[in-house]
Amino acid sequence: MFTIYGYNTFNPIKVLLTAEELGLDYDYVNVELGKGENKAPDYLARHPLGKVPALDHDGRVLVESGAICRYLANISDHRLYSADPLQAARIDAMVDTTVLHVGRWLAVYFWEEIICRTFFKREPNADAIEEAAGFLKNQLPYLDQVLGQGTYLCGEDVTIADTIAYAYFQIQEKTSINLAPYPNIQRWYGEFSERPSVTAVKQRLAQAGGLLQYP
Ligand SMILES: N[C@@H](CCC(=O)N[C@@H](CS)C(=O)NCC(=O)O)C(=O)O
Repeated sequence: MFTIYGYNTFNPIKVLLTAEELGLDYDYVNVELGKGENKAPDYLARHPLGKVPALDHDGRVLVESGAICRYLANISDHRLYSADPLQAARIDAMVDTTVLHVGRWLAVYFWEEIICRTFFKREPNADAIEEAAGFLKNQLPYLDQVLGQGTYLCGEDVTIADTIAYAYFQIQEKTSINLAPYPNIQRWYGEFSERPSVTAVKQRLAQAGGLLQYP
């Protein structure tokens, strides 16, 4: 039995997309960050830092979205990942590029243009957006080049690099991120958006409700 604790934000969405792509049967529990449910004692017992996502698999609890995605893939015959250490390292490298570089800056748009507007009722910090745009201008051409050479981020098969990256790129739907200069990223994003996993995650999040209706 799998239970995913999450919210309508990119880190939990990485796990939800991975679970859907793997065809796993799971329960989803919305942890209402806007009401501080993530800092309640029962939730802190699950995740000491009070963050989402967390996974409960038959009473065994895991935190950190990347670790959870790898775990789910590894216990599913390594689908979306690889049993081969070299290929797994290549997928890890793409995940790290996505999370530590590109995703780190896409997340600035999410924070400034969605979270601050929704919860703090303030306009985005223009300096923060400009800094993020500057880094992305250097980093996105690389992903565009990768996606010009293969259907997905690690070749011709969907991997956790795609589910994780897609969770970040969804941010562009509701922010001023401009993907117009990157036709291959746009092609990948458009095709991935048609996958049943994306529809299923949106339905789960809508059913669960929550203060933040995104995307
Ligand atoms: N490195 C963590 C980051 C988790 C994280 O920061 N989650 C955010 C939502 S996307 C959160 O729980 N924020 C609430 C808080 O930090 O209080 C992961 O990948 O799981």
